Amino acid sequence: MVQKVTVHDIEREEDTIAAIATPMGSGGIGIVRVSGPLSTQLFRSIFRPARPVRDIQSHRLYYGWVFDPHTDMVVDEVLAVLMKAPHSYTREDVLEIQCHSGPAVLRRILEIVIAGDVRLAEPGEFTKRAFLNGRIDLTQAEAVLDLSLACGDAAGQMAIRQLQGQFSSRIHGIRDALKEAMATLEVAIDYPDEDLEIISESRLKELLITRGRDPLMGLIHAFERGRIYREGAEVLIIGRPNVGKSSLLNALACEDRAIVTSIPGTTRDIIEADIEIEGIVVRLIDTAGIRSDPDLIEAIGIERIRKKARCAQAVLWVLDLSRPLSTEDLGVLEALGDHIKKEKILIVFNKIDKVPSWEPLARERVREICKCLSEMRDSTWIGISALTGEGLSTLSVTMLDRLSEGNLKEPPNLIPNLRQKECLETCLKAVDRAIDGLCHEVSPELISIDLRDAMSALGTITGDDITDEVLDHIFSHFCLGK
Ligand SMILES: Nc1nc2c(ncn2[C@@H]2O[C@H](COP(=O)(O)OP(=O)(O)OP(=O)(O)O)[C@@H](O)[C@H]2O)c(=O)[nH]1
Ligand SMILES: [Mg+2]
Repeated sequence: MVQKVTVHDIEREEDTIAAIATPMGSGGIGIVRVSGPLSTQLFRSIFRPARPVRDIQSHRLYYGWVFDPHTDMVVDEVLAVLMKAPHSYTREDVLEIQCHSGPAVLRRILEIVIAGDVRLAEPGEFTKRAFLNGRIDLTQAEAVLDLSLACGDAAGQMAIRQLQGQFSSRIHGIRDALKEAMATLEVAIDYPDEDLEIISESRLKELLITRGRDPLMGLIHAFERGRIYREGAEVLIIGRPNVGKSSLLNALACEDRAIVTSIPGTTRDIIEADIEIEGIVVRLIDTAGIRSDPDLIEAIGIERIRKKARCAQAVLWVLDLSRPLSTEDLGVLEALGDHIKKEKILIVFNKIDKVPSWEPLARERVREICKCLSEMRDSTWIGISALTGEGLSTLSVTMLDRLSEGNLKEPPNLIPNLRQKECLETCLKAVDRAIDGLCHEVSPELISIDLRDAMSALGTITGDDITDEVLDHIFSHFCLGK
């Protein structure tokens, strides 16, 4: 059976932990981070300040050298800072050593740090301690993870809001309403002879509906609406050979990612490039041109495109407007068949620079397409020139609008992650049961059981009511040193 505990029951770790807190590789500086009671002692034993320090001041940066106390050899020139509990990231004594970022230096300093009773930190352990010591709640801890992974501006902004506690305060608002409803019900339980009317059934409904169900549904809806802000999106570029797919990828990515030549069949494999549009990370996927009679390599290529097509959130079907519509153009969609949902497709007429008046021609082309493929009747189409850049900004906006399902102008303020969304759904189910119970005059005792379930689900979001297993699972996704 899974042991349910409150955050206060989870055993605090008393030992001192250390890790390299910056990514390995070349960069300006590297940081070794230590947390726990031995931090001050370490400051004294492995750090030699340039000027003697009698009383170490908290939060003050000291310049000096790290040395190996066994050999007395200097390892690196560093800046060291001691942050005394509780005014630190973990609320424990924390020592941070800023050194040169070479992997050898960082590793050597870490070795010296953990030579005594200090042990290596597990992934996410610093943040886990910050949570267990009550400095942040679980939504804020998850925001730390999101911030360290966020590539797009939008995802970063969202994580910051969550880190500042906006998500938690929304949850607390719902919890307070449920608590008040519970208290009202308890009066009904304690005074069973009183009519629930007197204890204000309408007040109860208001609490459960306006301040419970509605904000819960809003947050759950935000998960669906805001997925691309959090996770980004994939956009597949398809078309027959030589229509300008790779040119389009290069133009949108503003770099020469894919080889472009006038020879049909230039691209043989899948080429990806990440771009950011309005703060959202979009992965563009260029593909090999699809021919009607593919050779062995092309057949393997088509199989790969099919796989990508199933996951992509949008598909740019590129056609060369300067050339008549061909069976090869139509064959592209045929080859991908059911792997592409037609509503994901955006028709992109490329090479508009080659035709004098492109819009009437494009309109005519759309009519031809619809004659052959009636399911494309409602498709959006757009004219561009990958060569001159004309139409590309309209394409970006149209693409993004499609990806965000029209929510681009008003992105959700807060977006729960999958774990949080599942807890919100559990909570909503329980609140709905309670509302239903209230409407059918079910006994207050039974309604309050539903409300207790609802509150417990909210506690799982903030971490007030959580299992050890869930905690371990969340923090295992963190990187070392976080
Ligand atoms: N005039 C004009 N030429 C273009 C445009 N876009 C691409 N081209 C040219 O069309 C040719 C084919 O371009 P690519 O981007 O390699 O086409 P592709 O669809 O990737 O071709 P494959 O990889 O062979 O399937 C090149 O000579 C490009 O310079 C455009 O908008 N206008
Ligand atoms: Mg190409």
